[in-house]
Amino acid sequence: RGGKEDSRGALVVLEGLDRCGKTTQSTRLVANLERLGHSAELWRFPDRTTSVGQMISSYLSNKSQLDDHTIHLLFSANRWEKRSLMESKLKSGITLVVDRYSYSGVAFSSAKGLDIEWCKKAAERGGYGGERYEQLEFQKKVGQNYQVLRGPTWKIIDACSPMEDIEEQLQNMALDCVKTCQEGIPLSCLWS
Ligand code: Z5A
Repeated sequence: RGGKEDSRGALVVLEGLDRCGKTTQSTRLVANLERLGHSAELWRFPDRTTSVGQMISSYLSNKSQLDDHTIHLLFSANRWEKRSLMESKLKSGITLVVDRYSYSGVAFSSAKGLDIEWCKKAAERGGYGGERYEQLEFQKKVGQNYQVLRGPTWKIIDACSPMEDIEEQLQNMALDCVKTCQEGIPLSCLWS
């Protein structure tokens, strides 16, 4: 396969522990891609602007209590709300740089004790529609879960490096990915 008819934007997902620099780097990456002439947009999850996102935001800031399965499914619903828009943007050639996505959904919920396979299945499921997780022991469990979820398309960056070094590494990785997608690689799910 390949060729202009299959050309699409790349989906670049930034995952990592709390405060590791995802927002800093995703903002810089979008600016750099645009500067180099690529169409790119910055997205982030949870998207707190939707009604589901507001329920999530209220939970994260400890203003409401929810069952662990319920909040997991709300995070999932928050991504499903944007799924068709995501697909159409990628197909129209726009690269999306996404600050957290479904890997966060699984890594965080599973760190709370939910079964990781249930979380992966539920992350694919639609139709349901100082923050809570910022503790060291909890973040360690999240980190272990990222190792379990790590797949062939993942690239690891040391978040303790200077910001400029991370920015350059990330830009080179993203440009490779953008080029591959422009050459024609069909859209597929992150995990099946
Ligand atoms: N969550 C979930 O449970 N299920 C889901 O499905 C999803 C999410 C999607 C909210 O996410 C919570 O939702 C999150 C996971 C859970 N809970 N936690 N933890 P969020 O994205 O809204 O919040 P966050 O992950 O905590 O993001 P953050 O606070 O915005 O952190 P960040 O984006 O990784 O870092 P930053 O804001 O770019 O940088 C933090 C500081 O470090 C800042 O002062 C920077 O200037 C500094 N910084 C950045 N890079 C460097 C380097 N290289 N060196 C030194 N200092 C640096």
